[in-house]
Order: sequence, then structure tokens, then C-alpha cells
Amino acid sequence: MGFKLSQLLDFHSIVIQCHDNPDADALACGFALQKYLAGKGKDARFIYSGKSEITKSNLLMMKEKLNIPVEYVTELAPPELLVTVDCQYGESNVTRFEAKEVAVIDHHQVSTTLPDLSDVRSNYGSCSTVFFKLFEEEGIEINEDQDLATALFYGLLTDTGGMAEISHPSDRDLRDHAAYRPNDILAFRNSNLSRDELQIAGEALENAVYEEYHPYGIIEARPCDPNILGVISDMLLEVEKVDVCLVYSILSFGVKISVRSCTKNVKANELAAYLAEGLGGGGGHLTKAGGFLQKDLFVKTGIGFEQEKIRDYLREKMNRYFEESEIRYAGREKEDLSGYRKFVKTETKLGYVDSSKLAPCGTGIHVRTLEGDVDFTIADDIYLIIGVDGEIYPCRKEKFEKSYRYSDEPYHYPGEYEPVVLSSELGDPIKLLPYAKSCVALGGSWIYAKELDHRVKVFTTWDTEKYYLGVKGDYLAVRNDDLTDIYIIARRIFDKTYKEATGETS
Ligand SMILES: [Mn+2]
Repeated sequence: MGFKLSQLLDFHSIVIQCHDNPDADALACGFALQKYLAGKGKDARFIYSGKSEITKSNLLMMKEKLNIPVEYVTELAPPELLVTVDCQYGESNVTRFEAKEVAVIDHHQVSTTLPDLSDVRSNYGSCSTVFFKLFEEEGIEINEDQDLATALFYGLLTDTGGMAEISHPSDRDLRDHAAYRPNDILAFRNSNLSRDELQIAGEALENAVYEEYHPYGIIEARPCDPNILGVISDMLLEVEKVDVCLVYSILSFGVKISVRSCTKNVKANELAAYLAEGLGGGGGHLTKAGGFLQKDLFVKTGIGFEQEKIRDYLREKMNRYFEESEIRYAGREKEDLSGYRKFVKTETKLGYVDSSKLAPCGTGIHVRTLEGDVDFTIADDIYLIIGVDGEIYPCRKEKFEKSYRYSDEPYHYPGEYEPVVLSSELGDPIKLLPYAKSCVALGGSWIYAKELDHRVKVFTTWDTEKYYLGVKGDYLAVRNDDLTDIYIIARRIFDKTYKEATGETS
């Protein structure tokens, strides 16, 4: 972290390269960087290489309508600086060109040794989002250039299955902020598929595999536009007895996956992340999600990248997901306490915001956090607590004064994404942190808890629709005054807020 676009201005001859077989996100990013450099008086070439030139009609249309001067090359005289965007120098989907110095700006999982000049934000849905944030950090408004705003928006749209698989708050920021040209986006979206690709979808549906012991289906589609995977998985999910589905396609540089779920026992975003574990990234929403698993990581981890190897890997991983995950319901029966130990809550420094300072009472707001947008209504006696991990939850002032203590210490936010407050009634987003003050959660209360050695999904008493997931290393906790009330505490939060009880607790 700490990378800034202005660091690139120290170089004279600069070439921007995106991955071979560019997609819309790659084109948008090269375009964005070229514009940034041009604005600072630097001419940079934007190139890609590989076996073939762009042929997809949406990409050709994007190139033409937005005036993206990308060049297809097979040779390159070594520039002083080569910047790879939406990919990493040295990856198998990036034709290697020599350069005195290399920089990398990307959003995929790190699969190479990165140069000093790099900014890889693996949890972002698109590299366009990385550029949006880099521009913001330089004080540049993307909406002053409608071609640019349209390109970045389209990059995000296509990399996240038409926004269905968006998960990071920064992606939401770009989605909400970009003043794109709607007609262009409509035109690009509607020439997304070639006639052959429609045929691929048809064939793929014929080859659906239904698992006997678990309620899921899988389809492998021939190499095609990632967006068609979403179309196929939406259809597959509608089939009777298919509650969860996985559709994937093996591309030259990795495997694109699309996941759907219509059962509350499986969160699509969690399953996508599970399937991509160690090989790439995955995420999205409760019902729709997607991800990308990189070829280089399949090879590095010894799985191999042959079609059967990939198929077996994904099927096994799907089965393991269903077999490994235990589902528990709080509030039904008393927990057997064997294996549990007593833990005492320690005093913890937190932050809080008096909601009435943000907007007039009665205003509906959402606070955008790493975990999603959380909705509140402003009231005189509602405080927003900022937890040890940056998570935000409401608390009535009366309850607050019983379990917390005000503190004069300056407040330091622990999270990666600074929460913002959004509301149609407020206009522009407001940063939450300038309103945050310190407080201390009082310690002393105790619980029973045990460390988990497998995945457990708990439907708690306060939310019976959405489970909380605990994985190996997290804790399953039981309230001491109600042995049916079980819940999950993530390890990083547990370590910061509980310690094992030494003396007698009562
Ligand atoms: Mn991308």
C-alpha cells in the first residue's frame, strides 16, 4: 500500500500493457492510466499482445466509441517503465517484454513476485475500481471525462457479472459514483455475446451434471464470455432439486466461475470464496456470486491445469463443502458443554458515533462498510458502535451507558475501508470517522467457548434467515445464562476481546 500514480511520473518513456486477450476491465484500466499520464504531459503507449487481436464486438465498440487508442503488438523496444494493468508482469497470460523497470496495478490474487512499484488490491471486483480509487487519491474526478467514467463503469460491470457479484465497498462506490453514458453501456451490453457463444450456452445446458447426494448441479461451458456463465447459472438454479449451482469455463489464463444459491443454508458468496481459496478470489452476494481461479496458481499448487484435473478438483471441493459444513440452530436445545472453557470479556477500546450528529432525526441512512451497507434511522438516542474489526452496529444510548464507558482518547479506526454514510436525503456521501469518538466496552462478563476444528454455520436467535459462518480457529460461544444461545465469534475478534477465566466465575 501507499502506492500513488504520481510515482510513475519520474519516468520518461512509459508503456502500459494489459493482459493478452484483453477484456473490458483491462481496456478501461490501460485507457485510464494513459489519460492520467497525458494529463501530466506524458505520452505513453497502451499495448497488448498474445496470439490474436480483439474480435469481440462489445470490445471493438468500446474501443471505438470511447476512443481507446490501444495497439496490438508482437514486439516492443524496451521502455524505461512498463506498467502492467489488470494483470501481473510474469504471469502466463501476459506476453513478456523487457523493460528497465516494471510496475504492476491489478486486482487479482498475487501469483508472481511483485516489483516495488505495485498496487494489487485482490479483494476488489475490478481493476477499474483500483484506478477509480487511485484517481481519487490524486484528487482527480473521473466524471470530468465521460469516456473515462463510462470505461471504468463498464470494466466493473463486466468483471462482476453485471454487478451481481460485486462485494467490496469500493466497487459499490464506483458503481454509485460513475456518471457514465447510459446509451453506450446499453449498446455494449447488448452486443456482448457472439452467435457462437449463444450456442455454447445451449450445449452447456445439455451437459449439466446433477450431484446425487447433495442438492447441487455443475456445468462446464466451453471457453466463452464470462457474462454468459451468469446466464447459464441463473437457468440451472431454476431446475427442481437444484438449490446451489456452479458453472465454470476454462479460459487460457484461468477458470471463471459463477455460483448461485437459493437455499439459506448456503451463501453463494461464501461458497465462491471457498472454491477459489488459494487459487484466486471469489465473492458477491448471498444468492449470486462469482470468481476467478488463476492458471498459474493451479500449476503452482500441483493440481495441474488439464480439463479433467480442474473438473475433479471443483467437484471434490463442492462435495467437501457440503460434507464439512455443520449447520446449527441457536435457541433449540441446551448445548453439551464438554470441550468448552470459560472466557471473560476484557475491556476493549472501541469507537462510537452519536447518530444525531450526522443528520436530522428520522433520516434513513446506510453506512457503507467492508461487510456491506448497513441501514439505520437517525435518532437522538442511537449510537453507532465501531467494533474491533471496523464493523458497525447500533446501540441505544441507555444500553450504551450500562456496558460502555466514554473515553477522551483520540479514536483510531482499525479497518481497511473507511466507512461512509450515504442517504438520498443527504446528497454527497459523508465520511463517518470525523464523527467517531473513543469508548471502552466494559469487561467482566463471561461465556463458554470452544475453538472450532471445522466449518460451522449458526443460525442465531436474532437472525434466523442468515447464518454466521465459523471456520477452523474461530470460536463457538454459549451464553452462561442461556445454554441454548450459541453464536460464532471470529478468531481475530475473540483474541482481542476475551481471555480465559482463571479464577471462579459465577
Ligand atoms: Mn479485471
